Amino acid sequence: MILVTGGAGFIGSHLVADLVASGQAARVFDDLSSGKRENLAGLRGVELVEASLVDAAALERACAGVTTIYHLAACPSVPKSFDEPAFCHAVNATGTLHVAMAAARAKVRRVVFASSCAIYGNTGDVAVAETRPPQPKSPYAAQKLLGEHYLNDYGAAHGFTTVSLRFFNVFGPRQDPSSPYSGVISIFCERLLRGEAITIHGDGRQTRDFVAVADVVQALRLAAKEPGVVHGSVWNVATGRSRTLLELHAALAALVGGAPPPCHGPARAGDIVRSAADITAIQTNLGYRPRVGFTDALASTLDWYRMRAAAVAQAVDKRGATPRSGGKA
Ligand code: UD2
Repeated sequence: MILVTGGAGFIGSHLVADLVASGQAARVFDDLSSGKRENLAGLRGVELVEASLVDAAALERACAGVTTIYHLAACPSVPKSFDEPAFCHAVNATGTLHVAMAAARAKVRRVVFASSCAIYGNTGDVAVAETRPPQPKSPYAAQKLLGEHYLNDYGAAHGFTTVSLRFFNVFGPRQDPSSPYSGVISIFCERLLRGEAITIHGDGRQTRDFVAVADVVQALRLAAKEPGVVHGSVWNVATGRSRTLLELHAALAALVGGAPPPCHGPARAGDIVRSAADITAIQTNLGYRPRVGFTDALASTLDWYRMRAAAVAQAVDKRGATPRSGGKA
């Protein structure tokens, strides 16, 4: 059995769909705080355990008969980790310790952990390799780093292999745009389609390596199945090409047939200025290759937000009610 924590969320549900498509059964552990039941709609052989990572006993029960854990559940926001540091610590750090404890008890073989490039801190324009010493600049980054250590230490002591994948900026269908903590591409897509103004925090010259969710799923699956993986391996998951927010805005504006220039607000606390990934290690060790082109992935993501807006409008029409702004899917 495979356990996916956060399996009803944005990245998790794409992973679960991929597992199901390859004939595997999956158990999803998700408290549905940001994940959604409908993200798993139509997926056969998926069992949902509705519980939080802070509930160590529930996690231990969910690990019965499990051989592989994909640990994706998290409170995945840099600004939220400043606003609610104790809550985020409970989920991201203590929750990951609970995963390590449960994996040890259940004699799980491998844990693949969704870690973050936030661990590197500000890196300048240099593409960072995994050998770079961590310089966490936010509670979120510190919590993810602690999570890597907990899993590595427990794995070494109890015989399971841990692989930590440091995700850069993941985007794609089903990313929820409705919170101020949402990913920038989800927010920009939704605003552009509504004809609303876009706000860039800072001058827009900050860079990110935007990686399509399908490529993240590719990396997760490879990390779980590659037999020769060394315990404690850490790999970047990205495309190897960074873009500024101004470039992102221009690419999206072109896809929607033009948009007014963005507004600029103050830079966000703890915001990374430059983020660039060296992906040589994951390419060499796992055979990972980013397959999805940036513009194609942006276009299909936009299509998904278009369909979502149409579905919401249709539901509102049926009820004869006034559309809400910023409503959830
Ligand atoms: C991403 C991940 C986070 C962590 C981090 C690692 C998301 C949602 N978060 O945080 O989990 O892995 O990378 O460094 O993927 N921005 C705007 N306008 C908006 C929204 C955002 O200008 O309306 C800017 C924001 O200030 C930042 C950039 O866009 O400079 C990306 O923001 P984000 O929240 O998508 O992701 P980031 O890099 O803070």
